[in-house]
Amino acid sequence: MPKPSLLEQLNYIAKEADSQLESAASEADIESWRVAYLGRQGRLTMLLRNLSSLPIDDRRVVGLEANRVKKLLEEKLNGRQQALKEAGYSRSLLEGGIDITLPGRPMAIGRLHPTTRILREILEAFTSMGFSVLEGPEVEWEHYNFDALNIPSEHPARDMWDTLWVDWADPSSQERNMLMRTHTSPMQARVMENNEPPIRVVVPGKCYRYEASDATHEWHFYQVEGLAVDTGITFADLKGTLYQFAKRIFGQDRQIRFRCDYFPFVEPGVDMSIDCFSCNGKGCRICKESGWIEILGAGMVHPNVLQGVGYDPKKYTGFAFGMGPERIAMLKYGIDDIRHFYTNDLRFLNQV
Ligand code: FA5
Repeated sequence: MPKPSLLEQLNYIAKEADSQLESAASEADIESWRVAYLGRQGRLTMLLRNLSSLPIDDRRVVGLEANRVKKLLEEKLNGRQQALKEAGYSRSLLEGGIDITLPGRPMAIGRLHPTTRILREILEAFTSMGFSVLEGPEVEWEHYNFDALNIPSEHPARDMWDTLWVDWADPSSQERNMLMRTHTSPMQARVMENNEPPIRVVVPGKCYRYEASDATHEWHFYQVEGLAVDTGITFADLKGTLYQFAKRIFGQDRQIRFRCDYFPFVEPGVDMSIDCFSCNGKGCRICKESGWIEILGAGMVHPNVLQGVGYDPKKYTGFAFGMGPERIAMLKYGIDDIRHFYTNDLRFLNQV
């Protein structure tokens, strides 16, 4: 039989340690408790050290019991540490502290608007061919939007651009009308007035028209204008430039087609179509079974426009073009309604 005093001592230590641990109220208390019972000089450790002085049979029985008590105390120590930690979190939460156990909030990552994306693609296509990018005013003088573009008042072509006029009083009482630009073409005259050829610019910007919106028309939308003026520029330059552009945006195999169109500020005026990138010209829903998709208006800068900005039309020639980036994005990404662009529906915008 083991000496009762040793086993009794063990039991006594276990009970005492238990109650002391219950009353430990801080991490420091817990640490002193650990040192007092389980540390190298701790009571339980010292007791275990005395085991070797016992007869072999007693040693086994007391040894087993001592290890059981040690394990139990270690478990209680862990439990108490955890409980104290949790109480600390709750307290700091109640006091308005930060709950560092909560998972982090995911950051909402912004995306580029579909218009911004297609604008960047379009502009890159032209800057890679040596064009510079320029911007101009959205609120414009009637002069630049119409007169400087060979569209005097009463010209029937003004009906092509339903205009939002701006009410304002001219302090100099000269009659000058202001409007929301209906296209980016006014920048043609502004650029030429302030620069000498050679000119090669693209102008992205917002335009406004007084018209009802439908699946392919908005009352405000973007355009990208292009203008190149120099000596010896021909229609072949226009074709080559726009061909490169179409291949870059819609694929290397694209074919282009020009047909006569009328814009008072170009002569000849054309519209440009590409063969349908979806059906390769065979005819499908996207190209309305025609095999061709119209993407922009263009032409050789009209001599009257050149003359209006003080250029000699016998010396200089140029080409200009204008396109709608939303319509290009609709074709490229299969978007069926232009109104999706500016109604801010995140289900649409998040797809980009
Ligand atoms: C013009 O605005 C001319 N300034 C283009 C031009 C420039 C011709 C230089 C020749 C030389 P048009 O009205 O067709 O042309 O508009 C050009 C493009 O703008 C259209 O092909 C279309 O893509 C886009 N666009 C026109 N109206 C709208 C609208 N209401 N909503 C969305 N896009 C439009």
